[in-house]
Amino acid sequence: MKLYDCAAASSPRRVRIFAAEKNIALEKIAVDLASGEQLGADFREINPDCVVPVLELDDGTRICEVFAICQYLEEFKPQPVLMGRTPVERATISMWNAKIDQQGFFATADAYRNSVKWLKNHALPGPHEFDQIPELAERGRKRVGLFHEMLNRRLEGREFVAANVYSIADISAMVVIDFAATIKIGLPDDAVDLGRWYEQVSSRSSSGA
Ligand SMILES: N[C@@H](CCC(=O)N[C@@H](CS)C(=O)NCC(=O)O)C(=O)O
Repeated sequence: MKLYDCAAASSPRRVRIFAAEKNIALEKIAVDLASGEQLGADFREINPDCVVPVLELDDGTRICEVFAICQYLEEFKPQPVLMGRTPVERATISMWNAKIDQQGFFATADAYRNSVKWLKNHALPGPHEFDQIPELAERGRKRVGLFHEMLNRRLEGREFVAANVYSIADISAMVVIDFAATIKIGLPDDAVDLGRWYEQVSSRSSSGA
């Protein structure tokens, strides 16, 4: 299996960590997002949405979207289970992953994409140009702060975000926190439970994948 990847980007990192936890080897094909390779004709053939990650199976089937790719990998190699062992656990993990996307990833992406110089005319991923809106960056930063507070409350007395085992929700939350750190939004000093959890999940060897 091949993974169209970019070492510096958050979304493919989620897949790399997920695969590392399962000890699944993926052939990585680097797509240089900084130079706009994802917008060129060759990559558009692979994903017309011009984003990574894309998983390419040995029969040529291509799967886009982090969650869909992880669902495939979960079925391809069920152990260790990262997306839930029972119907309730699967739903709870899926729910938390969606909350993390909506409240964390999209807020961070707004803050990042509407402020960094290199995305001046490319404030949304994809084939169309969009100008940056500074107010969205400002709103995004506030929302990231609220996201950190929300996660801190959730982690009070808990070892993991969604279930009583490590799951895709922990991967997603850790990656989003690291993404926010690239624009200098750190964890609040008083978010003790979030800090404890972050230290623990970051120390897993997969986090460097
Ligand atoms: N919803 C997509 C999001 C993928 C995405 O936003 N990827 C970013 C990297 S984190 C990308 O490829 N950006 C290309 C660009 O900005 O042109 C998923 O879950 O896979």
